[in-house]
Amino acid sequence: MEKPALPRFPSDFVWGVSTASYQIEGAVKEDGRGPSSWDAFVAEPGRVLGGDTGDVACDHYHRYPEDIRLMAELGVDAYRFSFSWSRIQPGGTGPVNPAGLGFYDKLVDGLLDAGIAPSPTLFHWDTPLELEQAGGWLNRDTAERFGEYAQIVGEHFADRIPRWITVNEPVVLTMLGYGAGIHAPGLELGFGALPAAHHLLLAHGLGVQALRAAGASNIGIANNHAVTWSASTSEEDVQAAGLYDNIANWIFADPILTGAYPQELASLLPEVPEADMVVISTPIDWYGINSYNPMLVGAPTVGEAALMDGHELDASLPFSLRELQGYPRTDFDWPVVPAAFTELLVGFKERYGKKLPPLYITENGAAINTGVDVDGRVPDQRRIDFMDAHLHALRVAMDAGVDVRGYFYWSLMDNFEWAAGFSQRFGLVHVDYETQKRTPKDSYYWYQDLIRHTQP
Ligand code: GCO
Repeated sequence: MEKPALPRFPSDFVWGVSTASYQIEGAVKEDGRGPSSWDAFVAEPGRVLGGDTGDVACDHYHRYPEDIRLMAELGVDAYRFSFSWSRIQPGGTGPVNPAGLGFYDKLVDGLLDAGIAPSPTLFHWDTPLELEQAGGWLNRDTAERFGEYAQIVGEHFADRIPRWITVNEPVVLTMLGYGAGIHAPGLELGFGALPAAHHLLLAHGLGVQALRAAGASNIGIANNHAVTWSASTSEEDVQAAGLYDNIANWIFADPILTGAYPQELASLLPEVPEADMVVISTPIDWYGINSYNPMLVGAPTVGEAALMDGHELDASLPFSLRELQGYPRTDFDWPVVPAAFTELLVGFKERYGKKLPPLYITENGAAINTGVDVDGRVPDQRRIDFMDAHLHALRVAMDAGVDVRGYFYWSLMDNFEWAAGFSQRFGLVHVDYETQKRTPKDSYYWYQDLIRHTQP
């Protein structure tokens, strides 16, 4: 069968890959790194599938030169990693750990030498444990500490880092970390988690201001978004889906892009000072969207627990997540619906109009758990199909006028997938966790070909 034409993109389109500190670095007790909320969480029996931890992960802390070489051969323009806050400030506040900054100096300089733009996230869920124990993101002080941390990192790297991300996916940390107890810190507060959402957004705004004051530029956020479809046209389902859409999408985007929370949620959200909304909506240069699949939502189903990634959600929630049937699925059992990617992006343009800055896709990817075959290859054709279809869907959105400047595939390499441990493989590069051997998958060579095909 004729190989479908590769999607085409502008010659200055930014091609990248994404990772995160706790998911790949390992070396959790090395060179003065302080413990994070995830170090404590993985130590609690039953929290992570198979008892996996990020203690070693992909050993990126020691193997980053090889990983930079893999990225250089892949041909990416940019690499989205995250700083481990507790490597830089072991207690989350106070003096800097020179060895922690030193690791990131070597990583950043190695990337620059390889012609790859370092595009770090300041915070990707690994909250310094001391701050978590003082209330974490339920405590407004944590947002203030984050602003101080952003100033330290900004002042140290502003002259070398051309693109910045403040916070990764406040929605997931709020819902899974504080609401449903599936992620660190493992609290099950339901809607009582919403103050964490506000403090994470406040941290984002304080981070933007601190980075700019330190001379950094080209600043954005990486928010997770999914198109929300109602399970039926019944009033109950449509109402439940609307509530979920506001909670999962718009309370994390409206404050940043419009300076106000969605009116529909006024009764659910904590009273907040108007000055906070000014900080949260500090202008950004671009908006990052992490997106994987749409969500099907309906009214609570009596007796049937709502599941998220296989975990039961509180049955008293005023909505239930339903299984979206009739689509191919990843090995993580997520539906593959490229058209929903187009719908999401066009929806952003329609919702925000001129208030929407340029977009980057800061994460998109699939867990396809194909291993290394007898020939030493990883024939992950389903990941290639996923990427091809989603890049065509992205092209459709761009042709409809959505201003997208780049795409970062999640992830460069297989890594620690939070509560699922190492069971799910999102990488373009296979990692054998026994030997730490890296094996580029067929999808790595497909992406390499796409990048070459598009680059000038
Ligand atoms: C997220 C996180 C990543 C995940 C990836 C696959 O979006 O949840 O940013 O850390 O590993 O998305 O779930």
